[in-house]
Amino acid sequence: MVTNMMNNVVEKVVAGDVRTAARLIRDIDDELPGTREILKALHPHMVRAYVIGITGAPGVGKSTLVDQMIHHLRERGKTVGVLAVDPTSPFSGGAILGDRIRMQRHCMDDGVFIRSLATRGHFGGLTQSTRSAIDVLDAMGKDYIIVETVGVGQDEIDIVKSAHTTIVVVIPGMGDDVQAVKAGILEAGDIFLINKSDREGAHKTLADLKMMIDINQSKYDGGEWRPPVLMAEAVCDQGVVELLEEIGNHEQHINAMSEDLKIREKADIVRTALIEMIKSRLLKEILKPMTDSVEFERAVDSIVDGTRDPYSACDELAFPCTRP
Ligand SMILES: Nc1nc2c(ncn2[C@@H]2O[C@H](COP(=O)(O)OP(=O)(O)OP(=O)(O)O)[C@@H](O)[C@H]2O)c(=O)[nH]1
Ligand SMILES: [Mg+2]
Repeated sequence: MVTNMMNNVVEKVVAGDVRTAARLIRDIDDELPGTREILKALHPHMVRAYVIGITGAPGVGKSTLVDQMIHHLRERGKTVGVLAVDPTSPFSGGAILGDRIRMQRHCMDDGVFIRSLATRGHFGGLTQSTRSAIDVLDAMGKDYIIVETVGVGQDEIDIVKSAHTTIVVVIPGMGDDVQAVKAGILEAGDIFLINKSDREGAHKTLADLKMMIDINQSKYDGGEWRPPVLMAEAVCDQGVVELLEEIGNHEQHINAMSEDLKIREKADIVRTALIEMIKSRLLKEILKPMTDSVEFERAVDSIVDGTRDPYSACDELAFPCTRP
């Protein structure tokens, strides 16, 4: 019975059924039992959609850009899945609402599937549910999957690691933003896009970014991809076609790599993803019961009232069997 239901879900997702896929993504996000089995069964149907990650600070114009990208990809007959991920708000907040509004014109198009993920604080984490949602969209047969994430923190870097091509969006005159880029995302960015380039300071931001990228000159001499820096004005659809062209160039660059290197890169990606997956299972299955327990609360009380030190409490909670 359960298997029949599961097969039914798998069949419908593979056939591209929007409602089934949407429900499955929600169930994955809610960590309902049974979703793992469905993901296992879907795996052979994942035909490797091309995954594009888009990240950047709030309000830089990511959704506007995604909306235009969808438009151009659809004109070329490509199907598109979009995941708008907001790790900053535990509830469906303003950003998600903005994402929906920005991409509204595609809502009647069968070739476009847009979903938001905004939960945080779950054991298992947003990174994991995003990866699983990408898998669902892939099994649906989407040609392109675009993942929009807010900000430039570790979560976003982890999320964009699932992407084949990652675009970092900044806007002119945000010195801090470039700093944030420096702080970590530079490594993850395959393409940098200065949006709202009609604003003052666009050329300075362009020069700054190019300079940062040039620091790695020796890497590019060895044949590695040099991240291009583009200018755009997403609201007027300026620079979007050029962006898609660079994404195509990056895809070609990846395809042209030696088999050996491709396998090594893939192993790196798989390794990171598998660690993430194991981590989230351990957190959920082991850490959660541990911290939800009476013993845990008792330990908290004893540390608070000074009868126990946290180190011993930790040892006893984590390794109860070795208790003297
Ligand atoms: N002047 C100007 N405004 C733009 C441009 N692109 C987007 N905007 C505006 O910037 C605002 C934010 O755009 P969004 O696309 O929602 O930005 P976002 O990065 O998706 O925002 P979050 O999802 O909240 O992080 C909107 O009012 C857009 O109309 C642009 O190229 N120039
Ligand atoms: Mg947005």
